[in-house]
Amino acid sequence: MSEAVADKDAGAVAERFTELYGAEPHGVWAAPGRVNLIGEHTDYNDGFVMPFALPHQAVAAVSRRADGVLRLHSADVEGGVSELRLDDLSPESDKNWTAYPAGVVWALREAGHAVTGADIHLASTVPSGAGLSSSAALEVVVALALNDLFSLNLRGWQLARLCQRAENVYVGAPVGIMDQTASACCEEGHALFLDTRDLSQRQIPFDLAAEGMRLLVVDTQVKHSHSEGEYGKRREGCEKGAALLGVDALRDIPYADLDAALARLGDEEEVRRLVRHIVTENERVERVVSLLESGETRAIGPVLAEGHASLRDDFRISCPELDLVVDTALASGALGARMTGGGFGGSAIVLAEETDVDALTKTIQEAFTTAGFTAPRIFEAVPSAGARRLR
Ligand code: GAF
Repeated sequence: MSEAVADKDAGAVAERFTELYGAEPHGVWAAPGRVNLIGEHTDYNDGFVMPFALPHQAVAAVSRRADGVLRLHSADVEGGVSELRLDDLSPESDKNWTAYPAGVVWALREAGHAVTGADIHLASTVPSGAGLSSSAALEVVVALALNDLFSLNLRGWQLARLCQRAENVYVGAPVGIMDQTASACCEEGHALFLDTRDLSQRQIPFDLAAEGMRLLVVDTQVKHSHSEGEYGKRREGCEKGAALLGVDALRDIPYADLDAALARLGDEEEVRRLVRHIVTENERVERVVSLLESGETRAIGPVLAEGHASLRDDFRISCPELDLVVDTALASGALGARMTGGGFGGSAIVLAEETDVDALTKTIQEAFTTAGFTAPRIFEAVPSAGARRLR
């Protein structure tokens, strides 16, 4: 996102804060949504992921309080200011959007950080339920603001861990660590190669425009929710696979040993498919990293398409709308395409030559009309900055 746009967001959000709370905020922060280029459902298996930040972001105007009160307001949800007492915050007690920011405050305090209250106004441009990490953006922007205002001196990856804890325990969604780390740690013009076991990171230059390519996000408008059962079932299946194979996490099965590992799973067909996806997906991430680092960007296209087939056939988390995007794009000259994020709806990504973007966009839109699906929302994704203070 250009500085000019970020400043405009910051100004409008600060003004609304002042209207709501009667004084100017102590600061304004932003945290982006993300697209995952490759490495899906590997994060809760201690594996590799490769997200980049979107220009779409959650912006928070925030002031410190000292009286144990948390006041929350969102420009994106109808309703007034919610007022909560910090001492009353308790896991899974809140089924509303307020659980995300309140969960972060709870996680910080539970970890021993002296957060004594806050007034918060949030506004986000990250589409919700689209597999683009709108929840992580909300969590991370609040965590970063409180980190600054209460001088907690926590690093990006530490904030990400606390945000994941907020989502796992306070909200009750069994997500991995990718989205929060992406929002906290991504850098403009780069994809983040992240080892989710130890959170070691490498920023990989990813400037498609300079090479005459574009990456489109196709939001199918099919909404998904991680707290619903299927995500958790996949996670449990992977954990069962690791237990049957005698490893801490599926990350510990080397690609070269995959066939032997699958043979050892006997008649556990369901688990075998999950294991095959995770082990091959980790290898795909490593392949994409080495292709990008050796300047063979176009060659990542087929790897993305392989990843989609694995998510569709082995992990079984695609849906007709996502498959339609991928099939149509690949049949119409895209370099690669795959679903991105948790699945069961949400978004797909399409890697294309710049010169093919208009035709591909039209063809995908027409395919949706012909299939009788809701029109998708299609936009270009440019690798953007991670969480930061705007003012
Ligand atoms: C969701 C989760 F929040 C992530 O942790 C990750 O598991 C992803 O689905 C799938 O890769 O976004």
